[in-house]
Amino acid sequence: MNRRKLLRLLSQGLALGSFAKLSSATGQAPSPRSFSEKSFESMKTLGAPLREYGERSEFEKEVVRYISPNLRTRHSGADFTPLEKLEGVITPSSLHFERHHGGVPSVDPAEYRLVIHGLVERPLMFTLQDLKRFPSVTRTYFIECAGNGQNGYRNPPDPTLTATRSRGLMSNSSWTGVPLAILLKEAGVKAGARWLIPEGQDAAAYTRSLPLEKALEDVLVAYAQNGEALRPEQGYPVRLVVPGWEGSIQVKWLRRIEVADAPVMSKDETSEYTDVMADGTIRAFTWVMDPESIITYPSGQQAISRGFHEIRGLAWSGHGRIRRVEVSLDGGNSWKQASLEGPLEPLAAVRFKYNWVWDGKPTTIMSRATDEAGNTQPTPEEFFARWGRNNRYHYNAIQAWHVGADGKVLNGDKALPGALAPSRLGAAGRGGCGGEA
Ligand SMILES: Nc1nc2c(c(=O)[nH]1)N[C@H]1C(S)=C(S)[C@@H](COP(=O)(O)O)O[C@H]1N2
Ligand SMILES: [Mo]
Repeated sequence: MNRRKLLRLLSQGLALGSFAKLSSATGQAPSPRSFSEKSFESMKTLGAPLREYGERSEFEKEVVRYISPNLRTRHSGADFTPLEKLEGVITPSSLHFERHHGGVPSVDPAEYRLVIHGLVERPLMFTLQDLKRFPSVTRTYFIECAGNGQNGYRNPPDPTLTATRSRGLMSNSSWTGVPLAILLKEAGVKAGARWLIPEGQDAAAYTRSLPLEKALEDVLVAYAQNGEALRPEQGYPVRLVVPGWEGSIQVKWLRRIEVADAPVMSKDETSEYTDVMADGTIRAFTWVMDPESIITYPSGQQAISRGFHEIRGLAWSGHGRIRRVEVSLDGGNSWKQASLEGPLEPLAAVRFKYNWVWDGKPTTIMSRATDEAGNTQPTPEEFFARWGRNNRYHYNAIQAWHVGADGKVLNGDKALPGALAPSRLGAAGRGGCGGEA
């Protein structure tokens, strides 16, 4: 390392150091008693041996998905990624949220087949090996259930809400697969084809309608997640990844794609995943997920002390990259720009941060994201003005957290304009996609 670089690094380090000191960070003076007696044990005995497949630390076992105790069945329901217990942007595969309509099927990869048929020149059948021979793409994308944020429809807001229960039906992974466009080219799409009808190999025979245009743009037939085979819960051995669109269209355990001239209007896109508007009319096919953000630290049910805290959170949008995240530390009176941790990939979650010194006075903190298409997260008032209150999907309004004088963090949504308007969903919620009640 040359001298100039060393000096630059040192001055950056010193700047950080003096900053931490000013803001009363957490280190203490060391003493001979700093290490406990027990802490020497691991240096006196041999450690654990090699093992073929890794497990997390035995001390991290409480970091789990949230399964609502009110679920009527664990086979058709959802559980939530514990957002506030995770760092960075990649969701560990074992903690990716789950949403199934008929449980998780066991699909033997040796017997796996994908058939493409309908309005094509050459109907084709692929084995898993066949799919892996095609040129592959690896990209990071979020997947978010349309029911994410459903708690926002509740009135009054649930004070015990956590970040997990607020927005944990969103996970972010690195996906590897073959572009669907390549497979469609092999099959030769006929004139007049406008739609794809992908079907899953689960007990729900889960089926949706996907516009051909999107499929040709960026849809992946994915067989890997975060560097290894998909988890069974995520669709092993093969699922669709439809970047930026609602999770419900990203068919898992994919066995068949029919190329068609019209949508199929399956039970999975009529009885669910349609939006009930204010006047009672039904809006179908709301695919693109609007921008969202949530502060994960400090967030609901956590407690903080007076002094320095790095506010951390996640932001994502189905319209492209996140351009800006602002935070308010005074209940929405003023907004400050948070820093975004790159690389800023389109249609992927990003981590935002803001250095905050809490003076110990009760306050409400919140974040709002703006994407590169210029969409900004609404207040509940703005959201309900557009969507009404009959719906239970696509809630993307600002989430607020109230920090009490004792440092305890509670859902602060009642401080937001419009949060207390009458709601058909009531205080208890009505279950549904999120399985939350
Ligand atoms: N075959 C099949 N695909 C499916 C579903 C399903 O029940 N069966 N659920 C959908 C819904 S509603 C969502 S939100 C996503 C959830 O994906 P995940 O379980 O990997 O998080 O899968 C979608 N694909
Ligand atoms: Mo979903």
